[in-house]
Amino acid sequence: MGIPVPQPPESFIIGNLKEIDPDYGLGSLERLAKLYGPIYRLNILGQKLIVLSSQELVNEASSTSTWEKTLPTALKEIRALAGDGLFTAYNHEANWKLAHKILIPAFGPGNIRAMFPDMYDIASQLSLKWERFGEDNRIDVANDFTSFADHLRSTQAHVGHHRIVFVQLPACLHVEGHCCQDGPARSINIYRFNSFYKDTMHPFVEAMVDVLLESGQRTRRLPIQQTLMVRASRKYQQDIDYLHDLCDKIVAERKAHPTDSKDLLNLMLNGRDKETGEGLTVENIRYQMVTFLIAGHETTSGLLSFTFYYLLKNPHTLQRAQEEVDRVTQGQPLTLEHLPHLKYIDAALKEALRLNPTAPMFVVKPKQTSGTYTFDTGHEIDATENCGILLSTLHKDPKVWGDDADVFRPERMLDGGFEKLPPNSWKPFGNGMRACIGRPFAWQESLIVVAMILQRFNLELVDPKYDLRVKQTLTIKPVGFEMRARVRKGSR
Ligand code: MNH
Repeated sequence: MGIPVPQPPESFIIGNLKEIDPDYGLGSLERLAKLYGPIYRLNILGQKLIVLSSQELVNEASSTSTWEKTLPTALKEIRALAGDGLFTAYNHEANWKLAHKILIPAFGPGNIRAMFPDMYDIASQLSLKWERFGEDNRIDVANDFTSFADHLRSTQAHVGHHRIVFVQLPACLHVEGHCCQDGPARSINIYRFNSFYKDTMHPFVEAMVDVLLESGQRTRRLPIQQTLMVRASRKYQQDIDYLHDLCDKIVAERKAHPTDSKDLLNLMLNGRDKETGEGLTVENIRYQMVTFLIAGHETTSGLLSFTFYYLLKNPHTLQRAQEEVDRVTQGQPLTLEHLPHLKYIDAALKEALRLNPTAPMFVVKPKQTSGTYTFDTGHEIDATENCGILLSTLHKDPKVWGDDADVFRPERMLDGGFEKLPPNSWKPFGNGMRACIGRPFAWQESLIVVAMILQRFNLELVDPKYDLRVKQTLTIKPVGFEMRARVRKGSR
């Protein structure tokens, strides 16, 4: 008999539901980790979840020979929208491996580097907006970065090899047209989800956000309650149908008018498994399309928002980052060659993701299908139980990160940084083969934006006393964080 896993006292039927703040579940999980330690069990409406948060336990659960990714209830719900797309596929589903094989080359270093001009262009637009609005403008940081990230993924259309964004809609679906110089064939391909100068989201993004919110709500309802939510269910289904329909139209349009462009949509339509010759089905392509939307919508923007929050709250780090950009660029426009030299900014991004991992949890289980599993610590669970990796607490494990684990200190990420620490101490991009496929994309876009903004602006908090408040959906981001941006003297 192993050591039993601690658990808060349960209530009839709902289990530990009352322990979880409906608006900020992550905060509740962190609080419970303080109370019950690095391994505890929750029962939410009959669904069990083991929560792991020490390096020792997470390291064991990161062994992909004996453990694998699985789907918590929230992700199971999202399968209604994203099906067996990369993010919501079970490890054993054949479509995961097939899509992974076909899509991974698109995220290779060469292709990501080829996206530099596009990323640069979109970042310039954000910077130009701040410049135009002037130094008195209160920038809602999280909002601006979210629309930036959506923009970026919707305008990959015209550079690079396998360009990330397939969202190349025919003109009839345009919300906001955009013309470019190099001919009509391309001008209809560019689709902007979201204007920098409008507060409203494109209906596509809005429908996606609503489906994600409702998926979250559903995990807190008993089946009987769920059947009573007639209106919410109808809207949920309508939103899903709308999103699927739009994706299917994009695919049909491309099939009717093939291009030789090396974008992600063509890769999905034409890519084949080299060994079997198999390609993706139209249904699976649709799931991948929504998956890329979901995955990139808030994660990177959250990272950027938290990074600026910490830089502003710790002025010596802001100064050091700004000095670095100045030294590396020497007052010239940022280029691809500058990026590897932005070591302090790279470290600041890593440190922001340590303190606030924007995808705050992922879930794994032992590969064995029955019996019990005993951790090296002696704790025993059912082999079928889901184990959530609670990243924010893992990233502060005092045994690994020391006494100042709560402090934003980019220096600890320099010169090898977390790679010198015990394995699996820092996991904001997930684990093994199921780790984030978009990481190189997210990283390059983040380096560009941070560098460009620091190069062009001096920043300050609107309210110097503002302390971080976090809002959680599928991801986390700061709320109420506002800053002002003043153009620096002598910057272009
Ligand atoms: Mn991303 C998987 C975090 C940006 C596309 N991503 C994951 C996982 C984490 C994660 C954690 C693993 C989830 C799990 O195990 O259940 N992702 C991030 C973070 C950022 C991010 C912190 C930004 C910062 N991700 C992006 C971007 C894209 C993307 C941008 C798309 C361009 N992510 C994915 C996809 C998967 C994923 C697709 C699923 C990969 C797979 O399982 O094959």
